Amino acid sequence: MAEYFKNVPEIKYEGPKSENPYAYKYYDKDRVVGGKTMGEQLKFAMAWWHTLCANGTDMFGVGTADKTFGTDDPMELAKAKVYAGFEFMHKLGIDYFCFHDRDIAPEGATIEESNANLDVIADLIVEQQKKYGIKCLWGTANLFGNPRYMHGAGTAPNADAFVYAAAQVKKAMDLTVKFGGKGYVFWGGREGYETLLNTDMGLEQDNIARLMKMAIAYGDKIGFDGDFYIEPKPKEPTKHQYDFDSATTIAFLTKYGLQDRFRLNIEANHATLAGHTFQHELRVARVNGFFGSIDANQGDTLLGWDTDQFPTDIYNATYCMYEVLKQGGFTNGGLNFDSKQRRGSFTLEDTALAHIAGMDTFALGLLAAQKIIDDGRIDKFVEDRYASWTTGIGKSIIDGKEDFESLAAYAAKMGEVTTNTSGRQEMLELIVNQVIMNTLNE
Ligand code: XLS
Ligand code: NI
Ligand code: NI
Repeated sequence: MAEYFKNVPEIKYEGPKSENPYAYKYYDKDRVVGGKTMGEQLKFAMAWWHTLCANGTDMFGVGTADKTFGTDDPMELAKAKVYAGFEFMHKLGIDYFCFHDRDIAPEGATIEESNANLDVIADLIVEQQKKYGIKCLWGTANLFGNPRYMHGAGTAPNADAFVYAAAQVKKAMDLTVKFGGKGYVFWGGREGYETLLNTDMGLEQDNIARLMKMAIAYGDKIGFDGDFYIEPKPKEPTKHQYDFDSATTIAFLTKYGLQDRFRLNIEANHATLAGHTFQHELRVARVNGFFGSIDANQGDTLLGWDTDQFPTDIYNATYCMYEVLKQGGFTNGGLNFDSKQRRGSFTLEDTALAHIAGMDTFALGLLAAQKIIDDGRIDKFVEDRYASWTTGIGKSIIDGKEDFESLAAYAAKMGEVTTNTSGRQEMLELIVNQVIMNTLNE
């Protein structure tokens, strides 16, 4: 069988001193961290669309990378991508993949034709899954690329576009189940608006909730027992997307009674675009019970769009993995590399090196996050900072024993607040630095 990533060897762990670019320095798959292996804690997934399809095309130019895998026939190319993708995941030790329907097979002239194409490729994917023991993390439908969705899909003003979207989601869910996927993602590609002058916001949101309810009902019929996810993003491609950020999305899910089956798929770069830190988005999801899965990438804070860069920022990876560990780890979710190398890094070797860099960054983040937890100083500081809520008047408020009258009387007796203590932000940041440095020097 053809080998596609010819210059990419099987990537092994060689430790922090290795200077071999084709080796992991921190990702030691079987090493136990926080009670699970690194492989189980991190659950890396390859994104079919970036890794196998994206060729570096941008708004100003055609592709720079050759992702034709030796053929220009659409179905042959789709098959070649399956072989190339599994070869790639196997070589890197990546156990999961994520896909859109249109990533894996070309769209036909009719829904039937598109679905028939999908069926052919899906059988091949299942065959390769068995061969390599690779799983599907989540599936989704591309409801944004085709012109029929120019005004949205689940939020389209035109009911026919909604109908087409429903048919696509149905099939994408079938495939997700066929691949054993435990997640189905709704990313609201064009589910937003450009101007309120032509938009019925209330109806649009009611309708996308209807689409999601139908997905839950259909999932129950076909035995989908995983999580549905919404992937918040504030803008791009639409000016204003409805799933702006974690908080907005949680409010939406709660309003429409979708909170039992839906979780969030948090993407680092989308957090940046929303004006939040990655950790903020994860924390909002976690404390509200909506933590689900992660699209692991990073943005560029000097740019206003979704650059989907491979993650190399140790702080962000550390703070992210801190949230994951505090959550007790992933259940159905994982870390999907919704990431692509820069347009100028156009070779297949770059695709591998980019993944290696991302995986090592998150492995280091996991090690550092576990160390922060073991070290205990940060958690202890936070606990102490809120100690006034565990005794006296604070406890009494939490126990529901107080009201405005009793608190006003208490305040009158108490006088001015004299119990504030320093937030010690700089000291805490230094502790994080120290722990990361110790992790690096281990
Ligand atoms: C785009 C999104 C997309 C989703 C899947 O910004 O990140 O790639 O992850 O549709
Ligand atoms: Ni994403
Ligand atoms: Ni994105």
